Amino acid sequence: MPSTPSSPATGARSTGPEPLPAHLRAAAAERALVMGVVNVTPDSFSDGGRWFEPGAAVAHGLRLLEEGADLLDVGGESTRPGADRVPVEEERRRVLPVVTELVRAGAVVSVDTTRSAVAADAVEAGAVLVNDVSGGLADPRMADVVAAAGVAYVAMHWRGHADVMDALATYDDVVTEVRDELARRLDDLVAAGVRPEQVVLDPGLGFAKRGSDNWPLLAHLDVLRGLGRPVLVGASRKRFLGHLLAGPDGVPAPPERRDAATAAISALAAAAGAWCVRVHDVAPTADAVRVAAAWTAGAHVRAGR
Ligand code: PMM
Repeated sequence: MPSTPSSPATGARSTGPEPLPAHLRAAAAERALVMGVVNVTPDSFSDGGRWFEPGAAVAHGLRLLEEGADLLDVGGESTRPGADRVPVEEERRRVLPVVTELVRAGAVVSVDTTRSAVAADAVEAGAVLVNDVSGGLADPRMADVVAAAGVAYVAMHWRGHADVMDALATYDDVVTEVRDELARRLDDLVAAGVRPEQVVLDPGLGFAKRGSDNWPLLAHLDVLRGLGRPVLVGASRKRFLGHLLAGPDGVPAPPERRDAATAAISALAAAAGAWCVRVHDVAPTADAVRVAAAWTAGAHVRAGR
């Protein structure tokens, strides 16, 4: 299948990064893909501790596949604001058995890590995508590992680790600055030997973003798609949704009350041409991306009149 970059001008869908399996790229030509989150952490903001045992994490991943996940994102380090770093050996211990088992079960697996050593081991265990929330900034060796392995790579917009990121959320024009910083990441990755066809870009919702910064980024996904690479959106259960859905007392809605809003964003992001949406609650988003695809196809029917 030829490589099809995002085409914001024509509205054509991106089939996604070239190294991914053909069945996934074929699905991506029709609709946004659904990435199910498997956090093997005791402390993620959204589902911390629920799938911390490897067996529970694998069972959870298999359930997400049944619900319609196209790929599974396995992570062993929480990125919730203020979180401390996990030692590399501990991250390995959490992630690798789960990647191995899910690959053995036939899943397409992504590893959510900022560390090149963990990425390399996960790829060795069968992961086909490295999801790096730092876009290569946290570990100078990441680009080399991704270039050598030739795997797909998500470069997310990032300004610093979880303990400092809230203080780094300062923008005059968030959409332009995030686009320009991602463009620089892409240039640096390519200079380090990563092929552009491997790369997916991600605005990094909630990462060094104030609540109000996330909405313009979502509403201008076309600007990020203008960089010519597929775009991944990770809005699932994030703080800005808690604030949006706060009750009359102003108390933010808790993470488990944010899934309907997440699915609404999935539909809107998919209709705006997102390549993939990363979510915890897969079933509603699996429906949402199909609604978006049918809606978009409906628009083409009358466009020919
Ligand atoms: N968000 C989280 C973790 N990993 N990866 C990408 N590419 N994009 C995101 O927005 C993203 C991510 C934080 O959510 P979690 O702790 O619930 O997994």
